[in-house]
Amino acid sequence: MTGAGISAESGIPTFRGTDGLWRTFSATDLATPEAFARDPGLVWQWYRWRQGIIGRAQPNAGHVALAHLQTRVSGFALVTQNVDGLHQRAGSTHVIELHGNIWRARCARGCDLVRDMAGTEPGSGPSGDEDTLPVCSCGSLMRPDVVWFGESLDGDCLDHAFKAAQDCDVFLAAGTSALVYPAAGLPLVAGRAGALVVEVNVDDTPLTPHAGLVLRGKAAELLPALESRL
Ligand code: BJW
Ligand code: ZN
Repeated sequence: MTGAGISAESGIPTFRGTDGLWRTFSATDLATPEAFARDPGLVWQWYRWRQGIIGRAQPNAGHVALAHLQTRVSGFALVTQNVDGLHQRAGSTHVIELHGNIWRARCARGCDLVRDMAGTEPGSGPSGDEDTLPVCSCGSLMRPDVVWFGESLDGDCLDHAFKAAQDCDVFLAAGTSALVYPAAGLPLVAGRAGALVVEVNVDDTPLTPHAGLVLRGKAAELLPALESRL
């Protein structure tokens, strides 16, 4: 399972930590359904700004190592809390995206329309520069297809993730602060079921005392090193 730290070396800001997004921006003003209802323009402005950063970023050696692991380890499952799509761009398939994807918009009222926004990041052309907010065919605004605080995660994604955690021999937690639930519960479930829990992180987290192996350092360095030893 990966978190924002795996994309840090691609130049994408994490949420917590010294340079994290939550140091400059308020989660309650930007990443809750209440924030969107109050000021959808502000929320979209923030997501468009992040799309710009992510659109210019490249997957790093950590993403690539996990894409290679998928081909070498049978039963490999990749669960990510990230919305940036960099795992897929590095070659990973069937990625379980717990918190959605920043390149999709969906109807805020809840009808089924989902729109692909890939290639529309600010500066990418006419559609990317539009100031108007995306509107669904039902007339409602569309919102980023991500999971905000207080919202439920997609049931199928969560089922797959918990099943993979329950059944695995080794659970690798890379670049996550292990603070946000239910994702933070996955390595704990794996550990209780007998898996070796390996933490890859530059810092201690609440998961550290529960990890059987702690690899201290950058994901873009440690994951390729791990893969090369398989
Ligand atoms: C490196 C590195 C390098 C850096 N190499 N490592 C009390 C009040 C309100 C809610 C709750 C509450 N208690 C519990 C809750 C539930 C809440 C929650 O967990 N809150 C806690 C914060 C307290 N969870 C939810 O609300 C979830 N839904 C839910 O539970 O539904 C049921 C429910 C319904 C109604 C009421 C309550 C519950 C939904 C959570 C959604 C999270 N959404 C976000 C935004 C996604 C969209 C977007 O991107 O904009 O998801 S928040 C943000 O945090 C994002 C991330 O996916 C998520 C996790 O962060 P992550 O990935 O771990 O990043 P960081 O920045 O925290 O950590 C980076 C790590 O990398 C650090 O450890 C660094 O050291 C490390 N690092 N460089 C290796 N180079
Ligand atoms: Zn609609």
